[in-house]
Amino acid sequence: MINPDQVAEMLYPAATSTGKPGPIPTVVPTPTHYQLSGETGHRTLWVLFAGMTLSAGIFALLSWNVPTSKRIYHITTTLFSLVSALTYFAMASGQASSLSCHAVRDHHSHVPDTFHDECRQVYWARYVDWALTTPLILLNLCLLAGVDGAHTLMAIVADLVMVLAGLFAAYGTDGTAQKWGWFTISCLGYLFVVWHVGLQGTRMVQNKGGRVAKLWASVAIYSLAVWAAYPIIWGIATLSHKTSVDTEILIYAVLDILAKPVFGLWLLISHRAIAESNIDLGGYWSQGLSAEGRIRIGDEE
Ligand code: RET
Repeated sequence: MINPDQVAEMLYPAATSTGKPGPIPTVVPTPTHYQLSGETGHRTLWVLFAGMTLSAGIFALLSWNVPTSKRIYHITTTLFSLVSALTYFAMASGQASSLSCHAVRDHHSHVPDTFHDECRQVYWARYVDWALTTPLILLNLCLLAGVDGAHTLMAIVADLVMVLAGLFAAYGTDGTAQKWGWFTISCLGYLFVVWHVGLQGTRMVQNKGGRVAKLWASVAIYSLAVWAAYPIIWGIATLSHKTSVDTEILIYAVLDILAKPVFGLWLLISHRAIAESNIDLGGYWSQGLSAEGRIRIGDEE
């Protein structure tokens, strides 16, 4: 609780000690409040680094006996876990974060309002992670449903807009058009991704048969729920500072486990059991350029 007498003593010491008005200070020191990660957050970041490294290793091992032409899901899941492991390493070892500061007004009933600065640690590594890994997750969903390249590219670009606009919003000045502008752009990008992948995916997956359609529906609903949690946590933590930095790290850790290792494992195991969900990529992807133009026996039906 703020004691008004203490505040008056701090602001006008001469007036309160002698009873006579003293010189009114023109510059009042404003203390800065810091919201930084602590021991719990630090440990969580190291655990996630280990978990993501392990999951990248498992996904790579699962591709061992799979021909290159059928490895697209293994490669994307290994890569998104690996990128996440690297960003968790950066965060755990004390890099890839900076302070986002804004002035907070303190109301007092007996003396004029004062201000203090509030600085929160924002890990920009998360945005680097999302910019590199969410396109790979979307690519998986689009491949599973059989969405065409044009729509997949549109969804990936909208996703990048969402992440970069989110980064600018996180460091934007509070209460300005700048911050809300970037936030709105990020939300529009998000809605575009959900609408695009959801609509096109649901339409295209019908051509792949009932079993793939069922798998796609459950994976897509699961992803939709997990993805929706990210902006909610962002609003509570990064935007409104309602949780500590450690709680933010813990919540994002759970979401990242659900969005990457759990999603990846589910995709790899279930697509193995459904032959129609297999993707066989020939040509440059599996044979390289030297094979281009060569006639392979069995290619002509
Ligand atoms: C931001 C900024 C505020 C507005 C919106 C956002 C959306 C973030 C999402 C992130 C998904 C991340 C995933 C990571 C997997 O590891 C950038 C928080 C809409 C949807 C799936």
